[in-house]
Amino acid sequence: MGTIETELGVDLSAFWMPFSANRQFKHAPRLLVGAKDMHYTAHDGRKVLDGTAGLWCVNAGHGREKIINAVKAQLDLLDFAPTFQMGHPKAFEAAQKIAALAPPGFGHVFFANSGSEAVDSALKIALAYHRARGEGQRTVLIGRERGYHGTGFGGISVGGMTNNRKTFGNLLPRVDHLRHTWDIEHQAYSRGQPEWGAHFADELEQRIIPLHDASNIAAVIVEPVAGSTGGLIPPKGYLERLRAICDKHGLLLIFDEVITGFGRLGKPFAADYFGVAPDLITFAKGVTNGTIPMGGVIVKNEVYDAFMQGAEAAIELFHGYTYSGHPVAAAAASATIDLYREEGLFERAAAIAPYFEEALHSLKGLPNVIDIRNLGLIGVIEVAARPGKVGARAFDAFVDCYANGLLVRPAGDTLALSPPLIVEKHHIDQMVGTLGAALKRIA
Ligand code: PXG
Repeated sequence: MGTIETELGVDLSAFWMPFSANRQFKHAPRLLVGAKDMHYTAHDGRKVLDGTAGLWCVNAGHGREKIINAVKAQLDLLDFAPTFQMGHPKAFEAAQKIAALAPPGFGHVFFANSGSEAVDSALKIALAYHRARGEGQRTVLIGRERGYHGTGFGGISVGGMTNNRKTFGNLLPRVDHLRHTWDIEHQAYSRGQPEWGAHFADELEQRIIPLHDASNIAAVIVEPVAGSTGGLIPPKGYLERLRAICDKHGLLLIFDEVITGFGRLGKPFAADYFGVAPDLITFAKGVTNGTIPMGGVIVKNEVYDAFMQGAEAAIELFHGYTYSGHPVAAAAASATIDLYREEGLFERAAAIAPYFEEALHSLKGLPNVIDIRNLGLIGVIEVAARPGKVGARAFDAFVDCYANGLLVRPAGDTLALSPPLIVEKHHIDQMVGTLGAALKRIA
């Protein structure tokens, strides 16, 4: 492919874009060149309302000065320092603030640089935890259909998105999957958590545990709300039941909160929202408001303590990344968490969620809409697939919305809205108006 010049004079050919139709994009690029609060600026100067908080990460809105200043100050002071057998204050400060925000009893934070690394770290911590306790035979990992846990080999193994798995040959052995929790017949147009479907959790005890034997299973990993697959909201009682079964059989429960963490549901974590405490919580995205890559695992005290045995000079976990607790990311995280608290953004999200729900459900009855789901500031419209062209209808709606000043996120034949938590009612009105018009136009 030759060079592809845009009006901006940028050559698009070299960047192999992730999860993208590269050739289609490069022939009709959508470039974002600036952002402030609720809006992006497109390369043609148009303002585009950010209906997706970037990729579910810019929870406090764009260009927040407190975070920018913290990052600048950190770069001036200390650009990099190792955290292997060394340390620097910001990593400890950020970990402390994250632990303070986490549910009671989650006192420890392991840092990575993305959600994918967070997931692989959590799976490894789960395996190492059992081994440290003399149960090293517990190596089976249980994920769920339609789960998204990033793109590392661990994450795609426990994940359940077919396209993310089918190309990549041997995944981790000894993995099994629960079925997903969506059922259009019993759940369509549920507002918030569906009433029906808690029994899907029973499969863990009725099929999976008898098949592998509990003594071999290390952990169950789920997204409390499955985000990337199109916002699958857990039925009432489902997560509680998973927790009870894991407890009964000694399995660790991992909540992948890369999307649900940091206020998306109007609470710090989904664990708080649902009142169900897992053993490990993965996070990324909102921890730095999307400014600097960072992810990690918040670890329950009992799990951490199991590692802190034996000789004091022994390294307890042979795992980590050059950039675990990177000073600039840690500074961004610390400032971000302060900002969330100062502005009461999680409470704000909770307060505006009912308006968001009402607005979304007003789209019922538009052409091809077959379901609408929502929880907190996650909203998803499901459209019927065009015959033989899965995803085409939602993609066309996404392109139409973008042309009309709104960023939504297509995934299969769903369109997701996950605005920054600073969203106001008039933004929600604009989102729903633009999306509704797009659905009519592209029908
Ligand atoms: N776990 C969950 C639950 C996620 O949603 C990851 C892990 C991986 O994070 P990283 O930082 O490695 O990408 C994610 C990422 C979308 C979309 O549009 C969602 C994600 C990423 C990109 C797009 O739904 N989630």
